Amino acid sequence: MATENHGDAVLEAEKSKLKPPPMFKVILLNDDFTPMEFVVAVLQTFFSKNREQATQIMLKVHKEGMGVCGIYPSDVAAAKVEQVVAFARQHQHPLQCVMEKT
Ligand code: TYC
Repeated sequence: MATENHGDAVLEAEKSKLKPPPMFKVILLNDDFTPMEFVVAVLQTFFSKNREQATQIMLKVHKEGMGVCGIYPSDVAAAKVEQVVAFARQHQHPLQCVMEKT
């Protein structure tokens, strides 16, 4: 009959609708010139970290070369990268920020 697969079709449609979006890590890279205090300010301003969390992430980047600031959907991650790079350039710091699919 016409309705025999209706329930499955609805379930299938709901399943695809509910699929979570791909997520992206926003990563800060170390360099030899950007002041530690500036990196802490970036993490507090753009990634909603408190001073302690921001300091921990900054020190991890400083020692290990990179560190994750947060994980976001593609559009949010891309906006954060642009904001951080623009802010760093305004202050003439070479800080680099990139995104990477999880
Ligand atoms: N290495 C920098 C310094 O010694 C500090 C720094 C930390 C720079 C994290 C960038 O993403 C960074 N001043």
